[in-house]
Amino acid sequence: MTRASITKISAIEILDSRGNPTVRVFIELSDGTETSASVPSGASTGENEAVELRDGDPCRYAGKGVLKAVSNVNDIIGPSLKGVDVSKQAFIDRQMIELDGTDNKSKLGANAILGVSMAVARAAAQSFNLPLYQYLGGAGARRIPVPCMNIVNGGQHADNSVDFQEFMAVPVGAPTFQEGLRYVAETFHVLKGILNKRGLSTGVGDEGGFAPNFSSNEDAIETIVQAIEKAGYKAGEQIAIALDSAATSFVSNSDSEYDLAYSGAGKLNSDELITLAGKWIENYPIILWEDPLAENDWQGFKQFTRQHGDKIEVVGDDIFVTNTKYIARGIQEQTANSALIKLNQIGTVTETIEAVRMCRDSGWRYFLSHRSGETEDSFLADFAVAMDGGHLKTGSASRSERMAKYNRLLEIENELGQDAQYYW
Ligand code: 2PG
Ligand code: MG
Repeated sequence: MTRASITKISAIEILDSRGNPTVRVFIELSDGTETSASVPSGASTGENEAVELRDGDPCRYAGKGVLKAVSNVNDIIGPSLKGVDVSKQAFIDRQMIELDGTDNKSKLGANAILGVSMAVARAAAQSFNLPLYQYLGGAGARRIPVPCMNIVNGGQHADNSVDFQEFMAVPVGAPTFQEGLRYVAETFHVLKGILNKRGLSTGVGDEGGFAPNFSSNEDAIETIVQAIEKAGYKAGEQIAIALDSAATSFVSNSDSEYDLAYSGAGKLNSDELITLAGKWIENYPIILWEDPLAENDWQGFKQFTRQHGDKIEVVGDDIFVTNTKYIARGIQEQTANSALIKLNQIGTVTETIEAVRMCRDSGWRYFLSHRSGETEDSFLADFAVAMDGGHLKTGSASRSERMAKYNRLLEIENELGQDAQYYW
């Protein structure tokens, strides 16, 4: 069988879920295949993430335009990949990395490069007449990830009184993905009723979770537990809780002084924050905690993992930025026991798969993730099934850019029928 080659790659500037510009890449193959892919964008970004190229032109989108990245696709990357066998994902990604020539993709832009990388994967799958999850994950790709649904937003994703960025409901005790999704979507709706009754806002944050002014960070988690139970589920057994502190966003002065300013809880050092977390872990059904410490607080992170890592999954996001260089250090120093995986933190599909492989090889877990700025592209859903990590976070039960991923996972589970697997 002759494999299709790339005949044309082009890009346009589109808008993400926050109304900020991002890149959409179109690809055409020699066998007539045509498809596209769109790039997500973060707000609480790690300092070592691959560079999202923005125009910096104050006359357009307050400097956030991506026309340079678009022209890098149209004029540089596209022409250089013409005629290449579309199934050579690793080769294509390496070509782009070399063409860029920098450590952090700052020349061509990780947004330009990732758009092409995702479009190439999707086009290859389509050309082989395979669903994307199967093309990327093989015949064994049949585990649907447990949806860690971010039902309360705080930190940089909302303008409320909550310091921690994400409070997720995790349907660990559901029999299937479809049921799990129902458990947490119902909890989301019950939570709305509780907030309403208390006269708290039911407006949503960037990832579709509610963003009310709770009286404290504890109030947020206790209200979620209440919602789980009122929805008819057993907290901890059927639905557990996961958190993303995104602690980099409230670290101040030094790398290890934390200011829980939104909630008025005051300043804590790493040890105090770790002790506070210990109380939470004891009192609430928490099974996963992402970025409990800031990206440069490697020592604090390690201490957190030493104290709590036997009870819960400790995930590094800003500290590892889906980069094998930092994940390798984390594995060596036992900084965490899991890494967050975001395609646009590193900038190619191949390197993202490398990061996953490194986690797997060392017995770590890995947690697939969307960005706070998303598009209607559901690539992440297929990618999560392909990577076989067993859990993902892709926002709340509202906002169509979040639902696009959940709905795609429902499709995949339906397609797999009895062969679909679901477990924590
Ligand atoms: C995170 C992400 C996604 P952002 O911190 O994990 O939830 O947020 O995309 O803003 O970095
Ligand atoms: Mg995070």
